[in-house]
Amino acid sequence: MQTCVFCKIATGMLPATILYQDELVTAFRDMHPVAPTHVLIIPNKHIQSVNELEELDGTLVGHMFLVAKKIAEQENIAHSGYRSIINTGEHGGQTVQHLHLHIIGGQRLRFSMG
Ligand code: DGP
Repeated sequence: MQTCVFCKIATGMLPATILYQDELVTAFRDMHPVAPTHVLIIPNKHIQSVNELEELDGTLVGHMFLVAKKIAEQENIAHSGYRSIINTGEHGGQTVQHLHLHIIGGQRLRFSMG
């Protein structure tokens, strides 16, 4: 999508600190980190949210979590722990309309459900 900021990051049209990229996904640092490590993992193809996932995206979603594991190891937070979050829609707090998995860690996180 031409107007989507995360599509622009995936294609290199918009700068970001990219930590990992392959043919399916891109991982980059969040511009507004809420903890010492805050990385976003996105599919390279435009998918608006979890609501738009299709049966054939199963491998892609699994791959996003395997990349999350890799990033956690790279960032040295695998052992201490981290949070993996996908916000969906208005009530879920989704502000960018391109599916993204937050990986947040590097400090003890407070429990928050709302
Ligand atoms: P969410 O609320 O789940 O939609 O989170 C969107 C996140 O994306 C938010 O933490 C800030 C981040 N973000 C938004 N625009 C950009 C951008 O242009 N570059 C980077 N690196 N992060 C962005």
